Amino acid sequence: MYALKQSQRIFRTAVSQRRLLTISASPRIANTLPGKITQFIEDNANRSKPRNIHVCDGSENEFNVIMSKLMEDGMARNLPKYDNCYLVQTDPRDVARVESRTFISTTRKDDVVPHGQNPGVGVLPNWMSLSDLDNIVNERFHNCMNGRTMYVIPFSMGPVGSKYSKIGIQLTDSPYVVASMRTMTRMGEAALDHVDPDDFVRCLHSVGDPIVPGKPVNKWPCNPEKTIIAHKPETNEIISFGSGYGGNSLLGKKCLALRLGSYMAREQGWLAEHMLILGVTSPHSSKKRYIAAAFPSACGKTNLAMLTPKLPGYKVECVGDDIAWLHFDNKTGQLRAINPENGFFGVAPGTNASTNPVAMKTIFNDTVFTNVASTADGGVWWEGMEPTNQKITDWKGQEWNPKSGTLAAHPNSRFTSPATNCPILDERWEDAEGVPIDAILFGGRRPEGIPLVYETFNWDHSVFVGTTMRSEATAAAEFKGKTVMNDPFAMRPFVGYNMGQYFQHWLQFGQQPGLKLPKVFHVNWFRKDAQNKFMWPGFGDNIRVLDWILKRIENNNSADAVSTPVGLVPTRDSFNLNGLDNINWEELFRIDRPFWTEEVGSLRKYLNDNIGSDLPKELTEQLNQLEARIKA
Ligand code: OXD
Ligand code: MN
Repeated sequence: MYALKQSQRIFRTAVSQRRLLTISASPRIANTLPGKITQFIEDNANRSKPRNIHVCDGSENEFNVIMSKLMEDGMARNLPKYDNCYLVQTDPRDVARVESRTFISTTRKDDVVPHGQNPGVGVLPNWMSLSDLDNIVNERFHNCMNGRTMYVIPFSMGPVGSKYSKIGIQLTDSPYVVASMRTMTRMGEAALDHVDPDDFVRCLHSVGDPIVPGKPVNKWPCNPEKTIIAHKPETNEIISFGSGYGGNSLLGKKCLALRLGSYMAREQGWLAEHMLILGVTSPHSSKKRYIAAAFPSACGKTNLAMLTPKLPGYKVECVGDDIAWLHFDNKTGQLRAINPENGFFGVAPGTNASTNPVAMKTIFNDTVFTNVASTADGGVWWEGMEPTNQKITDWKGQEWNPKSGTLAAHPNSRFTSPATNCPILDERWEDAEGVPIDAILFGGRRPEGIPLVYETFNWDHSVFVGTTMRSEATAAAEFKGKTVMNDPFAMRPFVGYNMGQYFQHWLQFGQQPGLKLPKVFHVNWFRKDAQNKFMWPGFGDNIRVLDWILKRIENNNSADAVSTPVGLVPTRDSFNLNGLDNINWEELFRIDRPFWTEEVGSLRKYLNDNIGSDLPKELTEQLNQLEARIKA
């Protein structure tokens, strides 16, 4: 198989009655692969019938072989302008997560679907019975890998060996997935060394596009009509069919770290959240503080996680940009977090030297770009990047110029880069115990009505603010347009069980004695004025908001805040605006009663329609209190 001959050894045969298959793997893997993993491989090989099987060791040599294969097949090309970077172009029908085809499958529907009175489109999770899913899987996976290699990817989410990490074994027929998993997870021999054969997550993925003699071979194989992304949390299984796009196919990320992760977290008393983690050092602060922040997809988590402060003397360091696994230390009660990922799968458009200079120093080596535009000198380009005088080819392979009237890069185009490329990666980013978290931020894109920052009054109110998060729709999923959507805790697409029970799980931490509950804030960088202009500069100036938050944490609420109906907002004196002109402070923090009356009305409707009798009473009480404060 390919050029792996040097390192590979054929160590056993996986048999079906009619066929003989060989499994290739490095000698070390071949000698140690646990029987239950081999069984998992064989069972699926017998059903999907790949041409051959390769167990990945995660080595650089293997990565190079995979990339050569992708280039040979016309799926990737090298970007000579940079070091070890590639460009991949997907089928235009396979560019984002598909929420409508994402399912959680459990014995009881009630464990997944809340008892809303009038559930609407886009309310998740979708449920499917175990038997319906089995039928679909048997039908779709039958012979689906014909002509392709089945890769076996052992991977660890979280630092290898940490007691908080989880190990998965992903089977896939996509070499693009192998290359991406090597960046996004700790993949290969090290993960296998730590696998518990009785406790690993079984991940099965196929692009669903077998190679059949006489049928043209799609450069980006996929099967959009039959795509399904399914999760069986009761048995720790993930099954994904028909899509090669990262959010649907890199099963360690959204599927394991969030959907199965949140289910495990509820059972085991921790939290799996759609949150970045950053460390911030201030000249006024006694020590570095760590903050976790939940924003919906494509709302700037990567930008905040890599922030370059506009205030002198401050430093931000990055632990992670998308997912946090949080637990309260059972001795000290301190909340701690690990980043289960090993890289960044960031949205490219909008990233540039002023919005995210750190990302621009992270992504131009060892990176796979997907669906961005390319330049004649072997580089990449996307909307928001500095103009270039090079000829541009758009993400679909057509010549492009600014007058083309189309987008050069797909709005959900991505870079996949190793975390270790990040020049401000925090020294504790792989700390097996996690970093201590002192504050949690919730936020979203809210052009109207929501102040720049407010602090919650107490834990129940914090959970309410997470529950009632809303944001403009994003290109990361299949939605179009700019409608404001509810996205509780930024977890609407990612929660692995009944959302009402998820709220309850958050609430119960408030009742546990001895826990150091973090302070919680809501932020909104995206408020617009009557001329439709952003009222806050955002990006590096967001350090000013972090600065106020640090003061609120540090000196026992020393930075002054005033109480409003929605939460505690900074006094002007307590907030560093030095060097910033044209900030309309009053407008930025204005609590407009008609707006909030309407907001409460839509929240009540959303929660009744979608969560209904599963809504914890504490949250109804919070909504009533908010309404009363607005009316007062
Ligand atoms: C992501 C997402 O890709 O949230 O991180 O969609
Ligand atoms: Mn995300």
